[in-house]
Amino acid sequence: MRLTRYFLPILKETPAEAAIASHRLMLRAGMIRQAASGIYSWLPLGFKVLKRLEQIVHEEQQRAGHIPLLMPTLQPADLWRESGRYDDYGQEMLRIRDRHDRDMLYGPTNEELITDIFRSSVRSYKDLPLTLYHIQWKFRDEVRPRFGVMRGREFYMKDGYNFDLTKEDALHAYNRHLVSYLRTYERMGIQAIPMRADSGPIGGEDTHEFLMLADTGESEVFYDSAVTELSFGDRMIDYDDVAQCQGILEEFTSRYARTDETHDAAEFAKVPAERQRQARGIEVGQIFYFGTKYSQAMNAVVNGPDGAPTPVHMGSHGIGVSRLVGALIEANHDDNGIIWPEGVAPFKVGLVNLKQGDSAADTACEGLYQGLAARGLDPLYDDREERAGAKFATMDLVGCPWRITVGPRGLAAGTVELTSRRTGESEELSPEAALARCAQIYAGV
Ligand code: 5CA
Repeated sequence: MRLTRYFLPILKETPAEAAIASHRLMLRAGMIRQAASGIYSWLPLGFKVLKRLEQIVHEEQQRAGHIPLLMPTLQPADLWRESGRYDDYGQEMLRIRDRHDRDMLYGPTNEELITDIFRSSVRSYKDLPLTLYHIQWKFRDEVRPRFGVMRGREFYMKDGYNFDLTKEDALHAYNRHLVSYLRTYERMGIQAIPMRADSGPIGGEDTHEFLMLADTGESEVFYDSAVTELSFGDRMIDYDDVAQCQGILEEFTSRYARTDETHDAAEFAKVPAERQRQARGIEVGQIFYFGTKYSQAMNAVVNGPDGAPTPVHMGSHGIGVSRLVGALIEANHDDNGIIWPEGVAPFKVGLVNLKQGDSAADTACEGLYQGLAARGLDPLYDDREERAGAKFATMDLVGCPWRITVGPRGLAAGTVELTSRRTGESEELSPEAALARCAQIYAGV
């Protein structure tokens, strides 16, 4: 993308309403614009990151064998009356009446709608196991929307639902989600720790929240510091292998790690004192097993192997996709702006032309621009007639992990400069070598 043809409405001033770095930077870098309290337009740069995260979530869900579909944002109230949650959900639910006086609602989550889809077409245990998911906008009329997209009223969520014949099968689905989430977050470049939590209005006994540690997080957490040393890495997973998925769940959840809702001081005291940590975290996902809560209330039954109608065992599993954009910035920024991890960068390489209009600089930039694009390295080319300082400031704010700087002086010596946004370190190399180096950096991403 050439900056002169892009829409990047950068703010010069620091917005006063933004209390945390990610909110400030998303506004300053022209990623979002507030439409109403807790409701945002995603401007091109923000939208690009959101779509990148969505793509990673899709890839990892489908790797785990989960099947994408798309349910609407508006739902009929009657389904929620069946489950009993229409009244229970309270003021967080946005209730709407259509022209025929039918009660509707803007979905805060989709257990009822997916159960209705399931019961209308699945009859036999032979069609199980089944896990369906979608990535769709949700609405929760939060009392205190804040921190930008972190606690919005309208937000983008991946929600998946498993249907299984037995509790044992449903717990395997739970484990599969835990494993796929660990992979998903690591690919995005963040560590999210599964912690025992409370199930709230979704229900059920078994639930883990995934917490990214951050001082600005809204959740208070208690954990054994040994959990921060675990990493998923590049292990190969067979998602049908029950023992393997169970083993990973045990590896990642056997140490003490809980949110304040389930914190148990006596248990925590058993953790060696030097490893006890109390901190704050951002909840970026949650998984639930709630058994037959919805299938019984809504009559979602299959014929079991013995022919008897059996309510299915279910769970639901969510990732806060829009919240993750903010969480990623919380974990990856400095005073000058955002520092995207390579795996999620909206533009992989920034290209700065120090002397727009200089024919050698323009030609070299054009060659690099084409070369980067041809290698799939989505470049952001600052081709404006601007001072070098302003161009660097823009690149730093927008957060491309790598920057190639091109100027007449370097070109005379046959070089351009390749700079890491994270370390600030630069190396001088030929334009061809710079291209090769960028391709190598992104080869494994
Ligand atoms: N039905 C279940 C699982 S699909 C469910 O709704 N779970 S949830 O309530 O925990 O939401 C899933 C994730 O959405 C949360 O972990 C969080 O990352 C994100 N989320 C929840 N509320 C908000 C909000 N107001 N703003 C932004 N993200 C949110």
